[in-house]
Amino acid sequence: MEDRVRIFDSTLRDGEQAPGIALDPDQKVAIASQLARLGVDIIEAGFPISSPGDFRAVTRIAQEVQGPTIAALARAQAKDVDRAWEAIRHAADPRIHVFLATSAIHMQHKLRMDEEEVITTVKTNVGRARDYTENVEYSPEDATRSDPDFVVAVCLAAVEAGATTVNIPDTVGYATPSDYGTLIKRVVDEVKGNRDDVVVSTHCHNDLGLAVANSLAAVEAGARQVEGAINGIGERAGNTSIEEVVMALRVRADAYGVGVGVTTEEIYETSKLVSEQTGYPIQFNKAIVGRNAFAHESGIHQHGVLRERTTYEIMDPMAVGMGNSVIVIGKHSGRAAFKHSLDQLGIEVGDAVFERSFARMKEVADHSGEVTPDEIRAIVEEVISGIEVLDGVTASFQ
Ligand SMILES: [Mn+2]
Repeated sequence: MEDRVRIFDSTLRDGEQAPGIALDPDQKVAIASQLARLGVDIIEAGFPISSPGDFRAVTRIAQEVQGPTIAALARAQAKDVDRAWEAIRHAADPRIHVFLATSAIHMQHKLRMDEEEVITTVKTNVGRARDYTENVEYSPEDATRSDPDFVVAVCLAAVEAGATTVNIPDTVGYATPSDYGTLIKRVVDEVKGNRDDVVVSTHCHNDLGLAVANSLAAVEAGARQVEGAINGIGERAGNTSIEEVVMALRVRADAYGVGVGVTTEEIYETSKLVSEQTGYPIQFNKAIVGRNAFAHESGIHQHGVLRERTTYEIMDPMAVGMGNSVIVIGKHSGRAAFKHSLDQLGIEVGDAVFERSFARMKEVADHSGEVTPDEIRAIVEEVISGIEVLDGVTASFQ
């Protein structure tokens, strides 16, 4: 069997917990359908006990969206587990995801439980979930600030009670790649052991900008499920960005040596849909899906990319569904790129007009940054007619 990493998408659960996002059931079904086209392995559709709307959304996704496993989140409480099951029971492959914190801070201040109570509660509720379905995941919340011995003990108890995925959350984004990798390796060695049916999973947050790096360190340490969200949305600074992990595993397959079953050509469409529906813009320089991820403005880079794309690109933008590389005309651009944009606009000019237009473009770019195709057209027309039309900038061509 191929050694592959499962992609667990939590855009509709942890992602939706980002401040200010509230998706209605229709929006959640639309995003889940696109996630199915993207080919993620598991969709965490929501947290059914949290609201009637979320219950309805998870129920509809379980009924209407085919392909991925459909997971629902539950605290380690009977009423949560029952409600989760009620929502997902019509899915072809339903999963209940039970979580209970294991850090001293959470046990003392939030749960008011000691270690023994945590273990008993996990066993009881993982067992309850397992009575409904064979596909049960357990997460020791705040694992990275927990005693590693205790994390291992609770995960062993969860597996004994029937969990087949143990997920190690860096709930507060505290871990570094090396300490997270060390913790994952311990769980792989001591909890998974030789069991083929148990998968160790990673769930990281980006408080220190390390979510993707931590997730990849976990894969190197033997994790075979990565949790995250499209565009990296989620609580506070967000979750692991699914598109970044997927493309890192693909582009650097030589380094990671594991497969991933995602149709990468659907990445851009998915990213746009999530941004539109949540109202969260994508930063210009966001890896993989930002509008500048495959854009080149400086003359040296443009010249290289126009001759041979791989001089300055490690990925083909087509591979993530983004279309062609973008040549942005600006103050750093050179003649090769300017000629290229004239060609694309269908403008043919002689050497003298070209040189004057190029010089004029540089002047305009000094003021406005990016020079758009419409402005380029106007510049050439102005040069040809000898009349200044742009921007009140004084220059004349005789
Ligand atoms: Mn989380």
